Amino acid sequence: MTKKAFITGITGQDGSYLTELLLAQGYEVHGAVRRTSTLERSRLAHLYADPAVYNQRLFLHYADLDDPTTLRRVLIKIGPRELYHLAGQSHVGLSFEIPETTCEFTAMGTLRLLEILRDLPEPPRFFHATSSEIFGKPEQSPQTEHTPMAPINPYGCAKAFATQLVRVYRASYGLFAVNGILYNHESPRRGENFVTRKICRAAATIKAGRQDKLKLGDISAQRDWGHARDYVRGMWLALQHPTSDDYIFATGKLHSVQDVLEQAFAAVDMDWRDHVETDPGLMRPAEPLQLVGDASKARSVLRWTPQATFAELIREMTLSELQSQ
Ligand code: G4F
Repeated sequence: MTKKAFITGITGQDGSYLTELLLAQGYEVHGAVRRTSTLERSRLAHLYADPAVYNQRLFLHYADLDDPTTLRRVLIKIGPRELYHLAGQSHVGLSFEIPETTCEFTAMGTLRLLEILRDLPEPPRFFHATSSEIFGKPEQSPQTEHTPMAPINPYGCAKAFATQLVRVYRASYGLFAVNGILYNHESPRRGENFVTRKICRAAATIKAGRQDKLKLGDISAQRDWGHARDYVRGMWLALQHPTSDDYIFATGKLHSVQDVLEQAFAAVDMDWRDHVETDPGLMRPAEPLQLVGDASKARSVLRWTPQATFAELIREMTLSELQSQ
């Protein structure tokens, strides 16, 4: 029988890579889209335009986390075996501007989904894409699945709430529910307001002579950056394991925003120092410290290892931007 998967956030970076992976594995893929989603311009456009795929093996449904009745109806009708919950307001900086929307969508949206699953006669295996931001200012570095949560921004608080509820529903109702604690993961499909894409895009545009300056916030900030394609493979592996658990997905290596600048501008033979300006308006009220993950558990239990290096990732992103100039 064909395996069916359902994805919230299917039009995002991770949703598009996960859809490709699942289709390649022979799944029938269903995704929830908001009525406002512009599919023609989305990261799924190449699949949407393929008559052998769209409405044959890939199906999109109008459903939203703030409309649980519709979501319940769609899930009952499809009966997926796996559910990947990737949707949410994912911009940390923006979560300071719109904390209520962030919590409504990311925290309450996840709770609503768990409540729907709890009532289904045969609930699907559930993957929750949570974030290193739950650790905020962590007590230990690198972090493991046992590091206490200490979020320092509205986004991290919303994710911490949702992460703990996934644990509660797993323990209390026996749901097959996984928290994937994902560290930063990027690709040419990354949203333009995240720092890696912003830098790679600017490097290419400056090279093409159509931009001169790039304004950034804190360039000393450090993150554990990997490739999104590697992380969606981890999501899938986590749902194939016989039991559900929490897993860190990370490279275990810290790099600074300045390292991204160096790699991206080197890829186009330029010096970033000639073009970068600091904008105090882009500084965040609080920055996490030493967010770097220990993915030993995913490595030993799921046989997951990230393939792409930081240098390969930034080069791929910059060259992709050059091509679209
Ligand atoms: O690219 P960022 O916006 O990613 P951030 O805040 O780490 O969040 C991402 O990763 C999390 C962990 O996986 C996810 F949970 C979350 O959903 C999202 O995917 O910023 C990275 C760093 C920050 O320290 C930020 O202050 O870059 C710094 N930065 C410096 N200048 C900037 C800028 N960030 C952005 N977006 N824009 C700037 O101009």
